Amino acid sequence: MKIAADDPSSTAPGAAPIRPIVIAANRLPVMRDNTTENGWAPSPGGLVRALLPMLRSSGGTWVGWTGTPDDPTEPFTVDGVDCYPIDISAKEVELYYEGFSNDGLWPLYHDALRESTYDIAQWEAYQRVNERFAITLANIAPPNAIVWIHDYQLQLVPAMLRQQRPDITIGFFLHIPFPPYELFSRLPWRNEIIDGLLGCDLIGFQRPKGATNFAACASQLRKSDIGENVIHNAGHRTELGVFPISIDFAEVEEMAAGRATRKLTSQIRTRLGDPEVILLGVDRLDYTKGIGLRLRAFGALLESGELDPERCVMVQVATPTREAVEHYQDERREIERLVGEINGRFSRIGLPVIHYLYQTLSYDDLIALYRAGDVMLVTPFRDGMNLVAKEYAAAHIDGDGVLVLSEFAGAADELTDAVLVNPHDDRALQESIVTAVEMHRHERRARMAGLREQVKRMDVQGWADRFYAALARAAENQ
Ligand code: GDG
Repeated sequence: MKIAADDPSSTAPGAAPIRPIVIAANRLPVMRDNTTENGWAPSPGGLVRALLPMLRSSGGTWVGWTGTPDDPTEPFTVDGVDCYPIDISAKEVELYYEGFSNDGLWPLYHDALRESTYDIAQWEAYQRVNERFAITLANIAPPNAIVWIHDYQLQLVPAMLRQQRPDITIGFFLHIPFPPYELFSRLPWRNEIIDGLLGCDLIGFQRPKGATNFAACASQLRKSDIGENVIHNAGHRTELGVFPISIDFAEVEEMAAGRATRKLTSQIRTRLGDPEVILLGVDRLDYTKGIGLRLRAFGALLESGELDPERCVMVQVATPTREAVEHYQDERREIERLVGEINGRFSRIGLPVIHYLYQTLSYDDLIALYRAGDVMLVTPFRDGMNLVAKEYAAAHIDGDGVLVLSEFAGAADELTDAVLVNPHDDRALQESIVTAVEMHRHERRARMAGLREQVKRMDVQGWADRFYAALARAAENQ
């Protein structure tokens, strides 16, 4: 099967959908805000912003969890979007969310970087919560609606929904990689997951490999008939497509250009002791992101003298995430040990060589930090896309700055003007950091221009429009 990323010119940007659209995702696109009338405000983030216009123009609806366990909130409206909360109990958060989704599927789908837990109670909770989503969707979706389901927490929903509502067009987008057969086949409930997804009219992946891996699994495990970009199974047709997700380029650019950001950026530089080079890492504290590896590479370069601790400073933001899961607790301990070790060895009084923040920053602070970063280190072992890499390019309105990017991030397919590196190769990673630090201004500017051009051309609005258009076409082909 041959799968290429969809042609960006295939849809007019912002094309208004004509059929009612319903989104389903683990989380609702809102956060509690006691300054608004109904206590809710839209969450920040490109995905929400990309989907909101589409939802508003179709009288759209979003189904998801509020983020608080045992929270029987009634449906409400935010910014013209009807939100239908799915109530998830504290026990289900532990089993469905922290357990099956984040301690079973997450490591398995990321190259089995950590041991997965396969637990029947967790699987049952995953089924139960998926069923709850499917029932809600079946009850609220208008006739002939388009339902767009997001991510690995909800892979059973498509088939469950199709069974109840065959009139509906169902699309699914997987934000993380889909693993090769050799790994996926470890999952005790592998057939159920494939069958769940084959309930779709269209499944979207970040990279071509995700789509080919899925097709190989469907063929091996379910003996499905595989055609070009299409799978026939039990009389139903499922198209596969590649839709690399992106960011709201214009918004990040505008924020980066603001006076407050400029002021904050220069304050950051001053507070860091006006170093010549600021190296920056921004990640959820997740073992897939390669934070420890990057710290070790930085430490080794200080040790060998290839980087000078009086000229270079590293800032690492590690956003708290999934703190109840043991692999995340272990990862945090290891990162904090490394930060202590390297700082102990190379810092001077009042001038740590690594500034480590285990915090969630405001988006404004984050954009100012991107602008301050001379070298951005994005070194995951495996990542569906990685939006940080794209945000960094969009924020660098000065046209300067170097991105060091892992080949194992989906973003590497598009961001070919980055310094691409295999993060498993210690020496190559160290060399790529030195290359970035020492890069000549002309080359830095040429590469940054290429990165910015690419992210601008393929922004999140285009992503949403292309997925929607492909889904509508898949329904016609059914
Ligand atoms: C999954 C896939 C795929 C981070 N720290 C702070 C903060 N962030 C924001 C960034 C960025 C987002 O979080 C992280 O997105 P990534 O794409 O880098 O990674 P995941 O969270 O793992 O996302 C990934 C993505 O889904 C989309 O499909 O790209 O591969 O794993 O937007 O800005 N935001 C704020 N404070 C922080 O401290 N405000």
